[in-house]
Amino acid sequence: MAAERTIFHADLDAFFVAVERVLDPSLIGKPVIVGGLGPRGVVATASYEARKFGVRSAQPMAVARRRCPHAVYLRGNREKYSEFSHRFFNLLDEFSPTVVHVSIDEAYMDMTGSERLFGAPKHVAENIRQRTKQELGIAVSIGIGPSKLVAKMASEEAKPDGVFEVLPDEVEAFMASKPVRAMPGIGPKSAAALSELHIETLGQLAAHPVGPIRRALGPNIAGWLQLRAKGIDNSPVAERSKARSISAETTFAEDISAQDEMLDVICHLSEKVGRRLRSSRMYARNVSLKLRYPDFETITRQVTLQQMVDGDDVITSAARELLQKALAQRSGAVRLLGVGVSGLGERAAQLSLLDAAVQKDSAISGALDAVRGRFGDDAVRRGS
Ligand code: TTP
Ligand code: MG
Repeated sequence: MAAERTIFHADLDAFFVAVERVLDPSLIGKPVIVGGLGPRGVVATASYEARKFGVRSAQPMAVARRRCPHAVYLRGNREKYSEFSHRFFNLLDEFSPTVVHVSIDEAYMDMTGSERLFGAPKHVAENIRQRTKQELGIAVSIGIGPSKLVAKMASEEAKPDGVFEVLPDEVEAFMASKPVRAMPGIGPKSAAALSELHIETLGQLAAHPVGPIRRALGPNIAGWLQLRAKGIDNSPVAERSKARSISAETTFAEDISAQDEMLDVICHLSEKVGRRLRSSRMYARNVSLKLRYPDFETITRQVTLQQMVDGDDVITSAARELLQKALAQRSGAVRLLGVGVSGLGERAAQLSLLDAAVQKDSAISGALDAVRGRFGDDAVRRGS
Protein backbone atom coordinates (compact mmCIF):
# COMPACT_ATOMS: atom_id res chain seq x y z
CA MET A 1 0.00 0.00 0.00
CA ALA A 2 1.26 3.41 -0.90
CA ALA A 3 1.26 5.87 1.96
CA GLU A 4 -1.84 8.04 2.23
CA ARG A 5 -1.56 11.42 0.62
CA THR A 6 -3.08 14.68 1.76
CA ILE A 7 -4.06 16.98 -1.08
CA PHE A 8 -5.72 20.38 -1.01
CA HIS A 9 -7.73 21.93 -3.78
CA ALA A 10 -8.06 25.68 -3.20
CA ASP A 11 -10.42 27.77 -5.34
CA LEU A 12 -11.29 31.42 -4.81
CA ASP A 13 -15.01 32.17 -4.50
CA ALA A 14 -16.62 34.12 -7.35
CA PHE A 15 -13.11 35.36 -8.08
CA PHE A 16 -13.60 38.26 -10.51
CA VAL A 17 -16.51 39.58 -8.45
CA ALA A 18 -14.51 39.22 -5.24
CA VAL A 19 -11.74 41.41 -6.68
CA GLU A 20 -14.28 43.99 -7.85
CA ARG A 21 -15.60 44.11 -4.31
CA VAL A 22 -12.17 44.77 -2.88
CA LEU A 23 -11.83 47.66 -5.32
CA ASP A 24 -15.35 48.93 -4.61
CA PRO A 25 -16.83 47.72 -1.31
CA SER A 26 -20.23 49.21 -2.16
CA LEU A 27 -20.70 46.10 -4.34
CA ILE A 28 -20.69 43.81 -1.31
CA GLY A 29 -24.03 42.07 -0.84
CA LYS A 30 -25.35 43.08 -4.27
CA PRO A 31 -25.80 40.79 -7.24
CA VAL A 32 -22.79 41.52 -9.45
CA ILE A 33 -22.04 40.10 -12.88
CA VAL A 34 -18.67 40.42 -14.63
CA GLY A 35 -18.32 39.69 -18.32
CA GLY A 36 -18.50 40.98 -21.87
CA LEU A 37 -20.98 43.81 -22.12
CA GLY A 38 -21.18 43.91 -25.92
CA PRO A 39 -24.06 42.35 -27.85
CA ARG A 40 -22.31 38.97 -27.98
CA GLY A 41 -20.78 39.11 -24.51
CA VAL A 42 -20.80 36.18 -22.11
CA VAL A 43 -20.77 36.01 -18.33
CA ALA A 44 -17.29 35.45 -16.87
CA THR A 45 -18.65 35.07 -13.38
CA ALA A 46 -21.60 36.04 -11.21
CA SER A 47 -21.77 36.73 -7.50
CA TYR A 48 -23.60 34.14 -5.45
CA GLU A 49 -26.51 36.60 -5.09
CA ALA A 50 -26.86 36.61 -8.89
CA ARG A 51 -26.42 32.84 -9.17
CA LYS A 52 -29.65 32.46 -7.21
CA PHE A 53 -31.43 33.81 -10.28
CA GLY A 54 -29.82 31.20 -12.51
CA VAL A 55 -26.93 33.30 -13.81
CA ARG A 56 -23.89 31.17 -14.69
CA SER A 57 -20.39 31.50 -16.13
CA ALA A 58 -20.26 31.25 -19.93
CA GLN A 59 -23.93 32.15 -20.30
CA PRO A 60 -24.80 34.79 -22.92
CA MET A 61 -25.02 38.15 -21.21
CA ALA A 62 -28.48 38.64 -22.74
CA VAL A 63 -29.76 35.66 -20.75
CA ALA A 64 -28.19 37.02 -17.56
CA ARG A 65 -29.84 40.41 -18.11
CA ARG A 66 -33.20 38.75 -18.45
CA ARG A 67 -32.76 36.62 -15.35
CA CYS A 68 -31.21 39.25 -13.14
CA PRO A 69 -31.98 42.72 -14.51
CA HIS A 70 -31.24 44.45 -11.22
CA ALA A 71 -27.63 43.20 -10.99
CA VAL A 72 -24.61 45.47 -11.31
CA TYR A 73 -22.88 44.66 -14.62
CA LEU A 74 -19.12 45.15 -14.97
CA ARG A 75 -16.62 44.64 -17.78
CA GLY A 76 -13.92 43.65 -15.36
CA ASN A 77 -10.27 44.34 -15.07
CA ARG A 78 -7.97 41.50 -16.13
CA GLU A 79 -4.72 43.10 -14.97
CA LYS A 80 -6.11 43.31 -11.45
CA TYR A 81 -7.28 39.70 -11.55
CA SER A 82 -3.79 38.61 -12.59
CA GLU A 83 -2.29 40.56 -9.76
CA PHE A 84 -4.60 38.97 -7.18
CA SER A 85 -4.05 35.56 -8.70
CA HIS A 86 -0.31 36.02 -8.36
CA ARG A 87 -0.60 37.10 -4.74
CA PHE A 88 -2.85 34.14 -3.98
CA PHE A 89 -0.40 31.62 -5.46
CA ASN A 90 2.49 33.26 -3.63
CA LEU A 91 0.64 32.80 -0.39
CA LEU A 92 -0.05 29.13 -1.17
CA ASP A 93 3.65 28.65 -1.92
CA GLU A 94 4.39 29.33 1.74
CA PHE A 95 2.49 26.21 2.71
CA SER A 96 3.81 23.61 0.29
CA PRO A 97 6.67 23.16 -2.17
CA THR A 98 4.22 21.50 -4.57
CA VAL A 99 1.55 23.96 -5.61
CA VAL A 100 0.16 23.38 -9.07
CA HIS A 101 -1.95 26.09 -10.67
CA VAL A 102 -4.87 24.77 -12.65
CA SER A 103 -6.50 28.04 -13.53
CA ILE A 104 -6.36 31.70 -12.60
CA ASP A 105 -7.91 31.13 -9.16
CA GLU A 106 -7.40 27.47 -8.45
CA ALA A 107 -4.52 25.23 -7.35
CA TYR A 108 -3.73 21.79 -6.03
CA MET A 109 -1.32 21.55 -3.13
CA ASP A 110 0.45 18.43 -2.02
CA MET A 111 0.28 18.63 1.78
CA THR A 112 1.45 15.07 2.43
CA GLY A 113 3.73 15.02 5.45
CA SER A 114 3.17 18.68 6.25
CA GLU A 115 1.48 17.85 9.53
CA ARG A 116 4.66 18.05 11.58
CA LEU A 117 5.36 21.49 10.24
CA PHE A 118 1.94 23.08 10.15
CA GLY A 119 -0.52 20.92 12.11
CA ALA A 120 -3.66 19.03 11.14
CA PRO A 121 -4.84 19.56 7.53
CA LYS A 122 -8.10 21.19 8.53
CA HIS A 123 -6.26 23.62 10.74
CA VAL A 124 -3.83 24.47 7.93
CA ALA A 125 -6.69 24.99 5.51
CA GLU A 126 -8.38 27.39 7.93
CA ASN A 127 -5.12 29.20 8.33
CA ILE A 128 -4.77 29.61 4.55
CA ARG A 129 -8.33 30.87 4.37
CA GLN A 130 -7.77 33.43 7.10
CA ARG A 131 -4.63 34.73 5.53
CA THR A 132 -6.25 34.94 2.10
CA LYS A 133 -9.06 36.98 3.60
CA GLN A 134 -6.70 39.21 5.56
CA GLU A 135 -4.12 39.76 2.85
CA LEU A 136 -6.24 39.71 -0.32
CA GLY A 137 -9.63 40.52 1.11
CA ILE A 138 -11.30 37.59 -0.65
CA ALA A 139 -12.80 34.24 0.29
CA VAL A 140 -11.32 30.91 -0.72
CA SER A 141 -12.81 27.45 -0.36
CA ILE A 142 -10.57 24.48 0.26
CA GLY A 143 -11.26 20.79 -0.28
CA ILE A 144 -9.08 18.18 1.42
CA GLY A 145 -8.79 14.61 0.24
CA PRO A 146 -6.40 11.73 -0.41
CA SER A 147 -6.37 12.42 -4.18
CA LYS A 148 -6.72 15.33 -6.57
CA LEU A 149 -10.12 14.10 -7.67
CA VAL A 150 -11.54 13.90 -4.16
CA ALA A 151 -9.95 17.19 -3.10
CA LYS A 152 -11.49 18.92 -6.10
CA MET A 153 -14.93 17.52 -5.37
CA ALA A 154 -14.53 18.38 -1.70
CA SER A 155 -13.82 22.01 -2.56
CA GLU A 156 -17.12 22.17 -4.45
CA GLU A 157 -18.72 20.92 -1.27
CA ALA A 158 -16.84 23.54 0.76
CA LYS A 159 -18.15 26.45 -1.31
CA PRO A 160 -18.77 29.18 -0.50
CA ASP A 161 -16.24 30.28 2.04
CA GLY A 162 -15.48 26.98 3.75
CA VAL A 163 -13.33 23.90 4.21
CA PHE A 164 -14.48 20.37 3.53
CA GLU A 165 -12.36 17.36 4.38
CA VAL A 166 -12.89 13.82 3.10
CA LEU A 167 -10.89 11.27 5.07
CA PRO A 168 -9.61 8.17 3.28
CA ASP A 169 -12.24 5.90 4.81
CA GLU A 170 -15.01 8.33 3.88
CA VAL A 171 -14.15 8.52 0.19
CA GLU A 172 -16.42 5.81 -1.13
CA ALA A 173 -19.49 7.06 0.69
CA PHE A 174 -18.72 10.67 -0.23
CA MET A 175 -18.55 9.77 -3.91
CA ALA A 176 -21.45 7.32 -4.00
CA SER A 177 -24.26 9.80 -3.34
CA LYS A 178 -23.09 12.39 -5.89
CA PRO A 179 -24.79 12.73 -9.28
CA VAL A 180 -22.51 11.58 -12.12
CA ARG A 181 -22.24 15.17 -13.40
CA ALA A 182 -20.45 16.16 -10.21
CA MET A 183 -17.38 14.27 -11.36
CA PRO A 184 -14.92 16.29 -13.40
CA GLY A 185 -14.73 14.71 -16.85
CA ILE A 186 -18.36 13.70 -17.08
CA GLY A 187 -20.13 16.21 -19.28
CA PRO A 188 -23.77 16.42 -20.37
CA LYS A 189 -23.31 13.88 -23.18
CA SER A 190 -21.75 11.18 -21.01
CA ALA A 191 -24.30 11.88 -18.30
CA ALA A 192 -27.14 11.39 -20.80
CA ALA A 193 -25.61 8.14 -22.05
CA LEU A 194 -25.27 6.89 -18.49
CA SER A 195 -28.82 7.92 -17.69
CA GLU A 196 -30.00 5.61 -20.50
CA LEU A 197 -28.44 2.83 -18.43
CA HIS A 198 -30.26 4.15 -15.34
CA ILE A 199 -26.99 5.32 -13.88
CA GLU A 200 -27.57 8.62 -12.08
CA THR A 201 -25.10 8.56 -9.21
CA LEU A 202 -21.41 7.77 -8.91
CA GLY A 203 -22.31 4.88 -6.60
CA GLN A 204 -24.43 3.35 -9.35
CA LEU A 205 -21.67 3.99 -11.87
CA ALA A 206 -19.11 2.21 -9.69
CA ALA A 207 -21.37 -0.81 -9.13
CA HIS A 208 -22.60 -1.25 -12.72
CA PRO A 209 -21.32 -4.10 -14.93
CA VAL A 210 -18.60 -2.61 -17.11
CA GLY A 211 -19.84 -4.10 -20.43
CA PRO A 212 -22.72 -1.71 -21.12
CA ILE A 213 -20.66 1.28 -19.99
CA ARG A 214 -17.94 0.29 -22.45
CA ARG A 215 -20.49 0.18 -25.22
CA ALA A 216 -22.00 3.50 -24.19
CA LEU A 217 -18.84 5.51 -23.59
CA GLY A 218 -16.07 3.62 -25.33
CA PRO A 219 -13.78 0.83 -24.16
CA ASN A 220 -10.95 3.00 -22.94
CA ILE A 221 -12.67 5.23 -20.49
CA ALA A 222 -15.25 2.87 -18.98
CA GLY A 223 -12.92 1.15 -16.51
CA TRP A 224 -11.12 4.35 -15.71
CA LEU A 225 -14.40 6.14 -14.96
CA GLN A 226 -15.53 3.35 -12.69
CA LEU A 227 -12.34 3.62 -10.65
CA ARG A 228 -12.76 7.35 -10.41
CA ALA A 229 -16.39 6.93 -9.40
CA LYS A 230 -15.04 5.13 -6.34
CA GLY A 231 -12.71 8.02 -5.74
CA ILE A 232 -9.60 6.18 -6.90
CA ASP A 233 -7.13 8.57 -8.49
CA ASN A 234 -3.41 8.06 -8.18
CA SER A 235 -2.33 10.91 -10.42
CA PRO A 236 0.52 12.91 -8.90
CA VAL A 237 -0.09 16.52 -7.95
CA ALA A 238 2.80 17.62 -10.13
CA GLU A 239 3.11 15.65 -13.35
CA ARG A 240 6.73 14.86 -14.04
CA SER A 241 7.10 15.67 -17.66
CA LYS A 242 9.65 13.61 -19.52
CA ALA A 243 9.97 16.28 -22.17
CA ARG A 244 13.47 17.69 -22.33
CA SER A 245 12.51 20.46 -24.68
CA ILE A 246 9.41 22.04 -26.13
CA SER A 247 9.27 23.77 -29.48
CA ALA A 248 6.97 25.14 -32.13
CA GLU A 249 7.78 26.11 -35.68
CA THR A 250 6.06 27.27 -38.78
CA THR A 251 6.93 27.02 -42.47
CA PHE A 252 5.57 29.83 -44.57
CA ALA A 253 3.51 29.28 -47.68
CA GLU A 254 5.59 32.09 -49.16
CA ASP A 255 8.97 33.18 -47.81
CA ILE A 256 8.72 36.29 -45.69
CA SER A 257 11.22 39.09 -45.60
CA ALA A 258 9.62 41.86 -43.52
CA GLN A 259 11.26 41.92 -40.12
CA ASP A 260 8.04 43.11 -38.43
CA GLU A 261 6.25 40.10 -39.73
CA MET A 262 9.01 37.79 -38.48
CA LEU A 263 8.86 39.37 -35.04
CA ASP A 264 5.11 38.81 -34.94
CA VAL A 265 5.55 35.17 -35.82
CA ILE A 266 8.20 34.81 -33.11
CA CYS A 267 5.76 36.28 -30.61
CA HIS A 268 3.05 33.86 -31.63
CA LEU A 269 5.36 30.84 -31.49
CA SER A 270 6.77 31.94 -28.13
CA GLU A 271 3.30 32.14 -26.65
CA LYS A 272 2.53 28.69 -27.93
CA VAL A 273 5.71 27.26 -26.42
CA GLY A 274 5.12 29.18 -23.19
CA ARG A 275 1.66 27.81 -22.88
CA ARG A 276 2.82 24.22 -23.32
CA LEU A 277 5.63 24.82 -20.87
CA ARG A 278 3.23 26.07 -18.24
CA SER A 279 0.71 23.34 -18.84
CA SER A 280 3.45 20.78 -18.19
CA ARG A 281 4.34 22.79 -15.07
CA MET A 282 7.93 23.23 -16.08
CA TYR A 283 10.36 26.08 -16.17
CA ALA A 284 13.03 26.54 -18.82
CA ARG A 285 16.62 27.70 -18.69
CA ASN A 286 17.35 28.02 -22.43
CA VAL A 287 15.50 29.61 -25.32
CA SER A 288 16.35 28.70 -28.90
CA LEU A 289 15.54 29.95 -32.35
CA LYS A 290 15.44 28.00 -35.56
CA LEU A 291 15.60 29.72 -38.89
CA ARG A 292 15.56 28.31 -42.41
CA TYR A 293 16.47 30.39 -45.44
CA PRO A 294 14.93 29.94 -48.90
CA ASP A 295 18.00 27.92 -49.97
CA PHE A 296 17.33 25.56 -47.04
CA GLU A 297 20.32 26.64 -45.03
CA THR A 298 19.07 26.08 -41.48
CA ILE A 299 20.54 27.58 -38.36
CA THR A 300 19.70 27.30 -34.68
CA ARG A 301 20.76 29.75 -32.01
CA GLN A 302 20.38 29.38 -28.29
CA VAL A 303 20.66 31.59 -25.24
CA THR A 304 20.90 30.57 -21.59
CA LEU A 305 18.91 32.79 -19.29
CA GLN A 306 19.90 34.07 -15.86
CA GLN A 307 17.03 32.22 -14.21
CA MET A 308 14.37 29.64 -14.90
CA VAL A 309 11.36 31.17 -16.64
CA ASP A 310 7.93 30.18 -17.91
CA GLY A 311 6.41 33.48 -19.04
CA ASP A 312 5.60 34.48 -22.60
CA ASP A 313 7.37 37.82 -22.41
CA VAL A 314 10.80 36.54 -21.49
CA ILE A 315 10.65 33.78 -24.07
CA THR A 316 9.50 36.21 -26.73
CA SER A 317 12.19 38.78 -26.04
CA ALA A 318 14.95 36.16 -25.91
CA ALA A 319 13.79 34.65 -29.21
CA ARG A 320 13.47 38.06 -30.84
CA GLU A 321 16.96 38.97 -29.80
CA LEU A 322 18.27 35.74 -31.29
CA LEU A 323 16.42 36.50 -34.51
CA GLN A 324 17.90 39.97 -34.74
CA LYS A 325 21.40 38.60 -34.21
CA ALA A 326 20.88 35.90 -36.82
CA LEU A 327 19.57 38.44 -39.33
CA ALA A 328 22.57 40.63 -38.67
CA GLN A 329 24.73 37.75 -39.95
CA ARG A 330 22.54 36.83 -42.86
CA SER A 331 19.57 38.99 -43.74
CA GLY A 332 16.89 38.45 -46.35
CA ALA A 333 13.86 36.22 -46.65
CA VAL A 334 13.18 33.18 -44.47
CA ARG A 335 11.00 30.15 -45.10
CA LEU A 336 10.75 28.74 -41.60
CA LEU A 337 10.88 30.06 -38.07
CA GLY A 338 10.86 28.07 -34.86
CA VAL A 339 11.09 28.80 -31.15
CA GLY A 340 12.07 26.28 -28.50
CA VAL A 341 12.87 26.01 -24.81
CA SER A 342 15.11 23.49 -23.10
CA GLY A 343 16.96 22.95 -19.86
CA LEU A 344 13.59 22.19 -18.32
CA GLY A 345 13.08 21.81 -14.60
CA GLU A 346 10.18 21.57 -12.23
CA ARG A 347 8.60 24.67 -10.89
CA ALA A 348 11.18 25.97 -8.43
CA ALA A 349 10.09 25.54 -4.85
CA GLN A 350 11.75 28.86 -4.19
CA LEU A 351 9.66 30.66 -6.76
CA SER A 352 9.51 33.66 -4.49
CA LEU A 353 13.25 34.08 -5.03
CA LEU A 354 12.73 34.76 -8.72
CA ASP A 355 12.92 38.36 -9.69
CA ALA A 356 9.71 40.33 -9.67
CA ALA A 357 9.49 40.92 -13.42
CA VAL A 358 9.88 37.22 -14.20
CA GLN A 359 7.25 36.35 -11.60
CA LYS A 360 4.82 38.89 -12.94
CA ASP A 361 5.34 37.64 -16.48
CA SER A 362 4.71 34.11 -15.25
CA ALA A 363 1.51 35.09 -13.45
CA ILE A 364 0.09 37.11 -16.30
CA SER A 365 0.92 34.39 -18.82
CA GLY A 366 -0.70 31.81 -16.60
CA ALA A 367 -3.79 33.96 -16.25
CA LEU A 368 -4.01 34.33 -20.01
CA ASP A 369 -3.74 30.55 -20.40
CA ALA A 370 -6.89 30.21 -18.36
CA VAL A 371 -8.74 32.55 -20.66
CA ARG A 372 -7.28 31.01 -23.82
CA GLY A 373 -8.13 27.57 -22.53
CA ARG A 374 -11.74 28.61 -22.40
CA PHE A 375 -12.09 30.86 -25.36
CA GLY A 376 -9.47 29.67 -27.85
CA ASP A 377 -5.87 30.52 -28.59
CA ASP A 378 -6.41 33.91 -30.07
CA ALA A 379 -8.93 35.06 -27.49
CA VAL A 380 -6.38 37.34 -25.89
CA ARG A 381 -2.99 38.71 -26.85
CA ARG A 382 -0.82 40.73 -24.60
CA GLY A 383 0.05 44.21 -25.65
CA SER A 384 3.80 44.60 -25.98
P1 TTP B 1 -14.24 29.63 -11.31
O1 TTP B 1 -13.36 29.29 -10.15
O2 TTP B 1 -14.77 28.53 -12.14
O3 TTP B 1 -15.49 30.47 -10.80
P2 TTP B 1 -15.59 31.56 -9.68
O4 TTP B 1 -14.30 31.74 -8.95
O5 TTP B 1 -16.14 32.82 -10.28
O6 TTP B 1 -16.70 30.99 -8.72
P3 TTP B 1 -16.60 29.75 -7.72
O7 TTP B 1 -15.21 29.20 -7.81
O8 TTP B 1 -16.90 30.33 -6.38
O9 TTP B 1 -17.64 28.81 -8.18
O10 TTP B 1 -13.50 30.62 -12.29
C1 TTP B 1 -12.57 31.61 -11.84
C2 TTP B 1 -12.69 32.87 -12.66
O11 TTP B 1 -12.44 32.58 -14.03
C3 TTP B 1 -14.06 33.50 -12.60
O12 TTP B 1 -14.22 34.39 -11.51
C4 TTP B 1 -14.17 34.18 -13.92
C5 TTP B 1 -13.28 33.39 -14.85
N1 TTP B 1 -14.12 32.55 -15.75
C6 TTP B 1 -14.41 33.02 -17.03
O13 TTP B 1 -13.94 34.09 -17.42
N2 TTP B 1 -15.21 32.24 -17.84
C7 TTP B 1 -15.74 31.05 -17.43
O14 TTP B 1 -16.48 30.39 -18.18
C8 TTP B 1 -15.44 30.58 -16.10
C9 TTP B 1 -16.00 29.28 -15.60
C10 TTP B 1 -14.62 31.38 -15.31
MG1 MG C 1 -13.24 30.10 -8.21
